[in-house]
Amino acid sequence: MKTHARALGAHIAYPPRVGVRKVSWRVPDPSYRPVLFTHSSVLGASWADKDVTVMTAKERSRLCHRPTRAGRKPSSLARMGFVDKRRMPRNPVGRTGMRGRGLLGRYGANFAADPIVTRRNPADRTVLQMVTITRRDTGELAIPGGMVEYGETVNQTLRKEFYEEALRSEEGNDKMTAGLQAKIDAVFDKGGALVYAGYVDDPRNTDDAWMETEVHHFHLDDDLAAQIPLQAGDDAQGVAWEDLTPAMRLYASHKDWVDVVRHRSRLRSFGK
Ligand code: RP5
Repeated sequence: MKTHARALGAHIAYPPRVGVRKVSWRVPDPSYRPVLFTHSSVLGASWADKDVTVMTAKERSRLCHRPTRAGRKPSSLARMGFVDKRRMPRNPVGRTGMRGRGLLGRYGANFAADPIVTRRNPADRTVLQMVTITRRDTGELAIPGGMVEYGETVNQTLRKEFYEEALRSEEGNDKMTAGLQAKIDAVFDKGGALVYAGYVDDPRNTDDAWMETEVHHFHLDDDLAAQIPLQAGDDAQGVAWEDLTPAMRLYASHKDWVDVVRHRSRLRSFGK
């Protein structure tokens, strides 16, 4: 599985990265001169870290110990090395051709949660479908995930992002009844099956900042799935049920996790 391909590629809001000859930090590359880029929407934003180009030992220590993912240690922090002179966090997978934070607010790991919500295709029950959004920034199909806000649990983010991105708002849309909302909430309250936790091969990643996520799978029974009033939220330009197929193309490394669900569905009979 490729874990570091999109993070070496282009992003519509980014300048070009420098070519990376040696991805692994273990292989020295004295000629490596990554582009420095932090997007203007991040600089000075209240939700983002203060911009620095060199970290003091105190700042580095604070970064290592600050609360993340509702108290859980980020998976890569243990492996997170630091560039000697700058003491900056370092992408755990390797070089990306860019320093700074790009569009990401935090130095080091930026945490997301991704809900894969599935049903059986009503026209062909042998096929599993999932709720996808079309991202407004890149136009790609994606899982309706989002960032874990400070103090939020992963479960809260999974529910919130599904509501905001696939049902229009955190309260749902005008077709949402209280009864239906209670049923959807019960699915999220029960918790999903963990699919993946760790690094995301996101096109926004840099050497200094990268995405990590927890992906959970929720399967809806036919009755509930038929009632879900999908409506795209602000970050999405579309929302739909999509068949899970080997040929699907999705944002970042979302396809890898959807493949896990597709394989599991062959072994277990979700909702059959
Ligand atoms: C991806 O970015 C995660 O897997 C998640 O789907 C998403 C979160 O970022 P935003 O959608 O909030 O931009 O890396």
